[in-house]
Amino acid sequence: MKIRTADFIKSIAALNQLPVSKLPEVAFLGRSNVGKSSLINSVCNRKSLAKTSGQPGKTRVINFYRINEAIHFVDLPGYGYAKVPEKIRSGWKQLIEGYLKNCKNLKLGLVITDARHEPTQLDYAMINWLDYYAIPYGVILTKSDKMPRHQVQRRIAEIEKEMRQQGTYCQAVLSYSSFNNEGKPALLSLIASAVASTTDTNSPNT
Ligand SMILES: Nc1nc2c(ncn2[C@@H]2O[C@H](COP(=O)(O)OP(=O)(O)O)[C@@H](O)[C@H]2O)c(=O)[nH]1
Ligand SMILES: [Mg+2]
Repeated sequence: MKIRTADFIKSIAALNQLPVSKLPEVAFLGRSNVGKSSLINSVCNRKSLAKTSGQPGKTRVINFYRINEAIHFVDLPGYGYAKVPEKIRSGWKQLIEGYLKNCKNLKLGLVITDARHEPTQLDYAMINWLDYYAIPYGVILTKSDKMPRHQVQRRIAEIEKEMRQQGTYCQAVLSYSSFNNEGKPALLSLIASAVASTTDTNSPNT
């Protein structure tokens, strides 16, 4: 799969603003500051399609991007930023969970974690959610350039083992670097196969 076009569609702050569309969706999930926006930009070959920010935890909207006129990338708010008051955090939770409960077109979730650290409880909560709602997903370990390759491989192996034991809908555990694009072909083929059944049709119905 090659990404030819990537267009920002809209930001929504409430679930009643979800775009009306039949395009297959790929959702990007992860803690704040984990490198989610950078990953979206890197995957799309764009510098600032998704806003990277020095102020972690600011985004509390869901952003939609249309890829190749055929797929929606859904950028969900980063979860679990400690400095955010509980009230706002629960608002994000509602938005994320509300989306996951209602998204009829979601083909793949991407749980993005930092390769240097073990996934957090919130990452596992997200993984459990995806399994509960029978949504296929991948676990993506970002910032792989910050760690020696063998350590990244070891982390992948650890998580793969856990996923074999309990991650029923986990399709792959992959590493990624938005700085040098390591892992990009593997991620693109994961996305392509997840949406394959619906993008084979000639004219996507937006
Ligand atoms: N070394 C390295 N740094 C990264 C990578 N991805 C993101 N970063 C840095 O991590 C910080 C947070 O990135 P951002 O994409 O805004 O994270 P988000 O909050 O999850 O959307 C920024 O300072 C990025 O430059 C990566 O693959 N490698
Ligand atoms: Mg971001």
